[in-house]
Amino acid sequence: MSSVGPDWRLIGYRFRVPLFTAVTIVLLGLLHGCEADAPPAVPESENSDVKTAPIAEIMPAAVTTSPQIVDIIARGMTFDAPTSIDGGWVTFRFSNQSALEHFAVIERLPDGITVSDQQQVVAPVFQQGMDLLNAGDSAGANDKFAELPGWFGEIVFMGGPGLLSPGEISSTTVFLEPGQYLLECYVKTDGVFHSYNPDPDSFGMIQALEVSAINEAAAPPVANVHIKLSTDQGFEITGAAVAGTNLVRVDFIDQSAHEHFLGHDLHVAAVPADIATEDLVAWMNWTLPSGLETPAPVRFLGGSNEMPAGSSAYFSVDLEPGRYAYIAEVPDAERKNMLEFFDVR
Ligand SMILES: [Cu+2]
Repeated sequence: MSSVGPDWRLIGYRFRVPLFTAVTIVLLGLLHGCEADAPPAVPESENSDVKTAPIAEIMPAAVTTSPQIVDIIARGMTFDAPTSIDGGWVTFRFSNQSALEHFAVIERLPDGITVSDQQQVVAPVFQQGMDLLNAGDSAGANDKFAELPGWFGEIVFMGGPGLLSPGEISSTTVFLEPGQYLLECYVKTDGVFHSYNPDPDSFGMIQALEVSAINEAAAPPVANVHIKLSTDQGFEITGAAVAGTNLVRVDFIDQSAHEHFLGHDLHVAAVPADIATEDLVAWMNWTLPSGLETPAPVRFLGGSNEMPAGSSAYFSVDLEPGRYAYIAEVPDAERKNMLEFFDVR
């Protein structure tokens, strides 16, 4: 794997520092946005008991309902999903009916920015930067990423269905404030991000999503596995996954920019015994030519994309007996304690 893609030790500090400058801008925007966008605080009692507490015990509201369900279907290299939904707790049911791995990260757009701006301004910068990385030109890639517009740093990642292999279905529930959002998949095939389309008049795997008034009655689901995710501690996992349907709650204790521009998130993969850990870890780094490149070396079953500090996501995952892993889409996930293998019996 390391012989194929650029290695950060080879790319060196020269690339990382300016990139990190851009990342810092991204992060500042992300953190700033998080103050306004963080969902309501979840009662502490739920933090301490996520296994079996009925919703009625943890939600004081007289009447609660399940979150609205919004279907997202991956077909080929497009999302088939509604373009307008209600806000509040929303369950995105993601069905991958294509032949490639995908995810659906939800991004809140800054005021005045549209999905077309993302498609026509941001996506080409990332693709051209990736082309330069693939060619071994890290300095050129650095210059290219510096062309990202200032408003890119104001985009707030708000979770969304994690990596999903062909034929799989997984649901992810998040709290969304009213606003203009988009769905994006930046998995790569033949070195091209799914969100990039060389035809400037056509969209890649990006779709606008307008979120309107909040459904006040909707409550989040109840989890049987609880994972706290932070920069310093990595994954802190409470509760065991079981055979059948699991509901995993992910608390984003903090958020920070890793070496690949982005924050931490969490995905579930079925991991055969013969898969080398370093291959799995390397695949989760999009800056490597082989990173996020289809086909994946493992079978992905869902998860949650990154969210601001203080946010929580809930995702469902159906598991048969076998060997699995929780892993973040960040460089060096194992070293950061963002890789945890587990068995389901
Ligand atoms: Cu995709």
